[in-house]
Amino acid sequence: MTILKAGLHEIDLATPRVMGIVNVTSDSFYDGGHLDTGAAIAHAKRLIAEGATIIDVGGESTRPGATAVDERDELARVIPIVEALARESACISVDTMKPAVMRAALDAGASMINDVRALQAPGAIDVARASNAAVCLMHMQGEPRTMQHAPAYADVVSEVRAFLQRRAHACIDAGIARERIVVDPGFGFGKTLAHNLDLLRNLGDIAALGFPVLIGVSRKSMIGALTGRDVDARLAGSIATALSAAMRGARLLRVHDVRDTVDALSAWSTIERWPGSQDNRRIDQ
Ligand code: YH5
Repeated sequence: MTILKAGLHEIDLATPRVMGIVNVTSDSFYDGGHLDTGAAIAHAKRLIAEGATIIDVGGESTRPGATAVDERDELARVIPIVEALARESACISVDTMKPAVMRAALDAGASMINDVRALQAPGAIDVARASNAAVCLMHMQGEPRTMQHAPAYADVVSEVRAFLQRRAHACIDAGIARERIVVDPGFGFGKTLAHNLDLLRNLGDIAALGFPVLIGVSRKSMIGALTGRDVDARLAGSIATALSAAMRGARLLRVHDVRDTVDALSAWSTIERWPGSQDNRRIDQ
């Protein structure tokens, strides 16, 4: 039985759970992002009603080629949304690389830090340690502006696995309980399609580290490459890929389309008799 501790929340990961994406950016690649605080809050509430277990609020785009956002701008975008959602006692994750934004979001009621730099910024681990929030440690090769120019690995699976193990142990050594740690191979972050597929096919090797695995593939370029579809027509490809990842051990799925992904996971988890899914005895009769 896997329980993730995230602030006051204890999330049962016996069945895969969905993290809903709320972008508060001007250049989000799919939904355009919500620069209006009220619209972002309304969107987050809809995702909760659709079955998201966690809401991931991000104010800085990390899509390939994106440029950095000023810290004050990021704070002004993210904190009002975290405050509003914390009043609804939602489990809120903050998608940021900046320790100051992490700290402000935790003070405002966030329960998880989702850091595509795996808490490598100076002071980031200290912010996490000083809280009881969960942390998602993601692998990225390079930096967002240039990471897709020439990704290269001798063995992508073992390199990503070794990195995640190293960062998880850095957190544990700093005093962060292992029940608070999530790892993520970072699909699309300094990876070709071949690298992404190698990681997906061998996700079991990452899950074998013993930490819950989160994956984010929703509507990304790899789904475009697999289906030949533009970003607004990638739902089916995203769901197929999410289910494939869940089958290989992923326990958190970061997605734009919460309702459809929850439905797909519900159907499949019941067929597979995953514990915690619907009452299989009743269905069997
Ligand atoms: C993730 O996977 N992704 S934001 C590449 C794209 C498009 C979009 C077109 N934050 C993740 O959505 N956090 C983001 O190619 C994330 N895992 C975690 N933990 C970047 C994004 C994107 C990337």
